[in-house]
Amino acid sequence: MADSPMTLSEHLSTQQAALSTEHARNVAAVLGRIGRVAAVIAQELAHAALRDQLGYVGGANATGDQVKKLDVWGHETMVSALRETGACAALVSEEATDPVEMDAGGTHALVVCADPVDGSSNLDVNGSVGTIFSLKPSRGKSPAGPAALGAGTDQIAAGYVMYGPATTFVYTVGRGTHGFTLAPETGEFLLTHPDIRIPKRGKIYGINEGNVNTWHPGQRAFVEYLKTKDKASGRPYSLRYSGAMVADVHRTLLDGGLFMYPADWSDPAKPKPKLRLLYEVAPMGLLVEQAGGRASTGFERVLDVVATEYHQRAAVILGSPEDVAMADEFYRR
Ligand code: FDP
Repeated sequence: MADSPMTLSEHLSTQQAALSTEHARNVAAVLGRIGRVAAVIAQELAHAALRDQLGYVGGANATGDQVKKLDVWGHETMVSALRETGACAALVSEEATDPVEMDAGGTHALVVCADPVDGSSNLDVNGSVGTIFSLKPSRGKSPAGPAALGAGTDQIAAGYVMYGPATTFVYTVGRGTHGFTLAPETGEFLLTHPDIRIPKRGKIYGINEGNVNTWHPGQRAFVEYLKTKDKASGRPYSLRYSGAMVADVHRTLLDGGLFMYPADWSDPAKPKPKLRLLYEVAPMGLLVEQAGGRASTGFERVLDVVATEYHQRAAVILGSPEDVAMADEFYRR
């Protein structure tokens, strides 16, 4: 009989060797706790329509998005879970203007950046949504929130949870990208996608093409190229777009190709990206690179972009290394 698959907590202990010993215990504590929160979020999502938890609260969050009831609930659930770990010094969340400072002290406490319920426009139509998270060292700073700023290369772990037909937990501590599936009967995440390797090239691109008239000319030319028939180079690519970053990145990691959310260049003096750097773009950048892919803004590597504000936005083109390299080339022309 085949061995039973490794659980998330067993896997976390095998990965601890990748981390400096001081951080290893805290990282495992925080990631394990996020896994448990994810199982609770999955349950809540399954019952949301029955419990009158769909729809808007009335009001906008720190980045101006309309807030849904599940966004608020997800934020509060994440705050109390992370507080309980004693390993998290602050949480930067999409749903709070300022970092939520926690009591955990010590040089090796962590700062977590998270979007507890990402892709919330999909909630009311029973589409996939996700949770995205990123861990950085607090370096014993107090307040700890500012330690979340800086480059994506400072992340010591990152991951996401996708709530789809199954609940999937994907994470990295800088030693490959690994995927788990929730066994609902036990509440355990089991290793189903060890060491994900993104194909070098894909056949699919995901982008909100309704925004085509706002794109940088290089972006427009690149998508035009992807749609142009050429048997030898496998074009045209197919378009798939779910509208939830986690679902679109998950497909891209497994099947290859591209997920792109370019900036709005209507005013070339002031390009306006949409997705948030600290809890969307940078963690996905690390996961994709750890799976052998690339993540770029069109002008530079995502992980090199320095965050100076908690809710800073960044453009992103991520996926198969050869596809992303080609996109960068179109931006340079
Ligand atoms: P949402 O606004 O529904 O929360 O970050 C937000 C996000 O979803 C991403 O998950 C998704 O990739 C993107 O925005 C979708 O934006 P568009 O509706 O503009 O395509």
